[in-house]
Amino acid sequence: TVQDLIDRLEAEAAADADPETTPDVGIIMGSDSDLPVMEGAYDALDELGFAEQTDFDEAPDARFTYESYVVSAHRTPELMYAYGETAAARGLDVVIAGAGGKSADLPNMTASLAYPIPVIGVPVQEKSVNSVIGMPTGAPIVAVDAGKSFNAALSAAQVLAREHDAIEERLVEYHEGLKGGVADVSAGLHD
Ligand code: RP5
Repeated sequence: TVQDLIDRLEAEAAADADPETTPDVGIIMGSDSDLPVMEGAYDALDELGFAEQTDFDEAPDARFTYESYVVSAHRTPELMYAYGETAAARGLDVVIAGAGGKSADLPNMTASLAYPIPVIGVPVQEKSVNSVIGMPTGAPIVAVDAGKSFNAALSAAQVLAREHDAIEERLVEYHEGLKGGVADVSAGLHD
């Protein structure tokens, strides 16, 4: 139940676990209907060598891990509060929050609740952009263009890369591959 998850988040926050064993990136979305768009964040982090961590106690397969939950601002506001308010104590370094519809309130409310942990907002649709980026002075959010969950995850990795050379190396390697790919396409453009 939602309360079970809230209780677990609060217990993990109180556990003062070794940061090496806790997720580094949180991926949350307002509904499971957002998953087809938000999967780009998993793809990007997987490409950078992250592994998904589903069990907080379990030692993660990879050095860097992400977790993922559906958190609905309007259907489970108490879970949104618990997730944002426990983010720092649970060892998260950055949260990627996606939502769609005209009232995509999860990203910006999570940005407020998780502060000073940075939140990268993903508008799941074009019509969600304004409700994701619209924040008052003093309550920041970083946001990507509609649907760009892959880029949100790259930005999350860039945050971590400042403290972890291994992630910086993977980001550079990814970028070299990207440039190589563009060069290949350009070379073959008129084949
Ligand atoms: C938002 O409302 C969700 O993020 C989703 O994009 C949209 C529709 O949600 P469902 O009705 O598909 O659950 O809160």
